[in-house]
Amino acid sequence: MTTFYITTPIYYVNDVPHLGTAYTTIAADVLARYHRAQGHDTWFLTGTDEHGQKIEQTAKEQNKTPLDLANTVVNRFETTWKNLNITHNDFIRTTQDRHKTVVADIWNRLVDAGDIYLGEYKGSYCIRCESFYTEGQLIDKKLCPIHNSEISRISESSYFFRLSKYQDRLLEHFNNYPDFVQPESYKNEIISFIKTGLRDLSISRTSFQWGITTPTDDKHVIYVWLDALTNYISALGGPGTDAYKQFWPAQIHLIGKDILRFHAVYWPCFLFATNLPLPKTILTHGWWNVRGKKISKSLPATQVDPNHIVSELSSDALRYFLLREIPLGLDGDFSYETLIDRYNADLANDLGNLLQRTLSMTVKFCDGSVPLPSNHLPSISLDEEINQTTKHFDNNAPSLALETIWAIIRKTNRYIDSNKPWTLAKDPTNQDTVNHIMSTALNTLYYVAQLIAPVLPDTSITIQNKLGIEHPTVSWPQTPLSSHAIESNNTIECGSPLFPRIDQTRKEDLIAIWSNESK
Ligand code: ME8
Repeated sequence: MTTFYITTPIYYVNDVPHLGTAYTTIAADVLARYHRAQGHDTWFLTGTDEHGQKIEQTAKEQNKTPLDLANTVVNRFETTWKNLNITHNDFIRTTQDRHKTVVADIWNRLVDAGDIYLGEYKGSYCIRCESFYTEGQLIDKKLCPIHNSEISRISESSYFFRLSKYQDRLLEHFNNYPDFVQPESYKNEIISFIKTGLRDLSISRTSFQWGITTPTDDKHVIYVWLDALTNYISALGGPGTDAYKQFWPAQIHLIGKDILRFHAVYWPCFLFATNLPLPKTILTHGWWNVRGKKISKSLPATQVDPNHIVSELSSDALRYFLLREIPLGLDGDFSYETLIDRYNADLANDLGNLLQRTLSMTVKFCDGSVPLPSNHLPSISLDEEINQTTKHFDNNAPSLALETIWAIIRKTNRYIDSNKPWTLAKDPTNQDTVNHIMSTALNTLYYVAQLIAPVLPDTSITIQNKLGIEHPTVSWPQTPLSSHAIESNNTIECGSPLFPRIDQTRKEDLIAIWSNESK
């Protein structure tokens, strides 16, 4: 059976979940749900990164122990992921023993490979990125290139990893596996970076305590990125376990562009050194900005709380917006206004109307039950769009998949408009034709419910219930499609609209509520 292992970054516990972390996690959930619908043996991992200087400092500022801080924030993550309908199979915390054991094992393997030596690190360090920078990488020789903030100068005893030794092998890997980093633009960027020359990497620190002590020298804690990256295999139990054999290498590490270097340079080289296979694809997405600024803890106005949006709209509405608005890979600017406009246009109008009018006409013209189609009348052909949707999901392009699904929805709305069942129904001799039109629209809605399920899981169930399906299931449509996807005679249920339209007054109210909440 095809296996599909997908991971998100493990998030630092110095910050609560926000729109950016929600985006990555939703996108991973969408791909996991798609692969489950395809019948693939799927494993979806997320979690939290709890060690390092940044967490130690944040805990101190809040008068907490690092573990108390982590416990509180982990609760926030778990609640948020529940609210967003995230279906991860496991949640790894780097403070768990199951993780620490595997990190120690990886350290020992690096020692055995002869790839670690003791030295002295003297240079720049950004605590917010937990990253070392060379002078040339800094802005104005003093600012972090990611955060634009002052970096620290450190000088301490440190173990180094022979990263430079793997430069050629890594470039060869990029050559042999063109999909290793997606999309292409990020691949080119990282290849250029590697070609500027890889320097050996400091992989232990001695100036603070909060981390995993190296198994070979108790004065050193393991560099937080070596610790964190190992989560992708420690969560499976480490090399050699059944779960590891089943799921490693991962198909996709989904990450934001800010952490590409760690995933596409350090992680593969650690794996080379330990003789373990590399993940198949590092899928990199862009940033959500708010009024042009990256979402960040130090800019409270950019901290959009996804939970607030879910409580006023729905988790499906937010999931849809985030995945439809920008292609995975590009940056986007978030505003409540565009969120509501897209909700009204795509969800309330296109999808909501198609469902509502189809159901109410079935009640009116077909006694409220799914009628039989006729073999002699033209239906809508969906095969091409369904194959396209599948291709887009297979290519990790959910925004294009949604565009294609919405083409089906609009096509079905046009089919109803041009066939005018309300006019035909005035003459009883047209009943077969009316039945056929309504059956075609209902059947299409069934397939739409299947296709949207990865992104809009609750809506998929609601639509299926309205189509009289008592126990909704999700399974990816295979072409050629059947024209009898739903049983004839199912009693349909009209009920209230799926996505009630948001008028101007409510729109202004919502924007005011959300803007106040994020202050
Ligand atoms: O980097 N837009 O954790 P982190 C889109 N612990 N995505 C965003 C975003 C934004 N504005 N802000 C954050 C770490 N993200 C490490 C990872 S993995 C072994 C260790 C998402 O809490 C995006 O996926 O800073 C980014 O890569 C991640 O959150 C960074 O989360």
